[in-house]
Amino acid sequence: MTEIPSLRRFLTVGYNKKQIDSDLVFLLEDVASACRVIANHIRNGAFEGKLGATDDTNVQGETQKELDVIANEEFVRICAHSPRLAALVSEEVDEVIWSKDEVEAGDYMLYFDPLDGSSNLDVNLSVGSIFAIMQVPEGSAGQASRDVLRKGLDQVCAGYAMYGPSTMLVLTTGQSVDGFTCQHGTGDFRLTHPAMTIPEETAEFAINASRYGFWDAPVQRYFDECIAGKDGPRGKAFNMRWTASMVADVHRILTRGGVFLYPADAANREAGGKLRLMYEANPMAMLVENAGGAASTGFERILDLKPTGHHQRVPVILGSKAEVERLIGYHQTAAAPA
Ligand code: P6P
Repeated sequence: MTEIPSLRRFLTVGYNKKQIDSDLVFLLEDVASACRVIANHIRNGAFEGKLGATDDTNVQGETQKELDVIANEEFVRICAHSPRLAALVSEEVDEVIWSKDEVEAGDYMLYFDPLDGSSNLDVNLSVGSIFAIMQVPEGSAGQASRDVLRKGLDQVCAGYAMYGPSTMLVLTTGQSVDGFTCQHGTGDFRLTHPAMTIPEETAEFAINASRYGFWDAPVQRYFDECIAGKDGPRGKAFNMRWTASMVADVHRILTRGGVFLYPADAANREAGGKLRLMYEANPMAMLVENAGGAASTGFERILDLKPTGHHQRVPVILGSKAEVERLIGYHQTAAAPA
């Protein structure tokens, strides 16, 4: 049986037809190491008494779980000194962590949600880590510009780890989207899901339906038509999934299609939405688009958004292209002048 490539071979032998800068390979291997260590903390959380909540809240105003803090600490400990890594932007840390005294244009910036969906920890459901990598832009006179607020289109890499029945790493460096499973025993991430793609059509949607009363008309219309089933305007039955873990919902969509919605609504509009742009929406949008899907706020392509803050929140609609385009159409129709 031909050996299943490891992450290192995949990144260095050019399986994805594009040679990758060696410092980016080092950084991705450090990210993979952090995810492997976090997976172990989760598996042993019950024995280490780490499944509970702390008394602290993060910059998002959310109560921090002990494993949120541990996962963040592991990302910083393992990645901060990766060659040419200049900045770390974490969901769990208010300020940007600059890890080099002399920042140079082209250095890497790592954006991450160290433990996404941590409300699932105490009920033993899937959680994940999400990451994106960009480069320090060239500022005036060729000096490095300490600007972390770059558009999602500028990402050089995006991915997530999913801590589920198996631990997986799914990433893209701009072309294919490829999934690696952590091999029990060796701890190697091996290429088990090459070239993941999202079917254009789907009959499965993911949304927190308990928020129906807060939704805007386009989202209520879409939801009502889906649950009307084959006798309704869509003429087919739909299935619904909601895991309260963006990583798990997006992984299902990358595996079999679907559409994920966390839209702006009457309760979250003032905050800009629920999900964060730099380390949730942007990386997932790059993955979804590179797998043949689409990612929008309902009005704008997520990857085109110019960030205004590194903890900025945005509405998210992503997945199978035909459904995302239908939802964009509903938003535009509702917004059109009467
Ligand atoms: P709700 C987890 O907290 C998260 O950021 C995403 O992973 C997930 O999709 C969403 O929020 C869940 O939100 O309102 O269902 O708890």
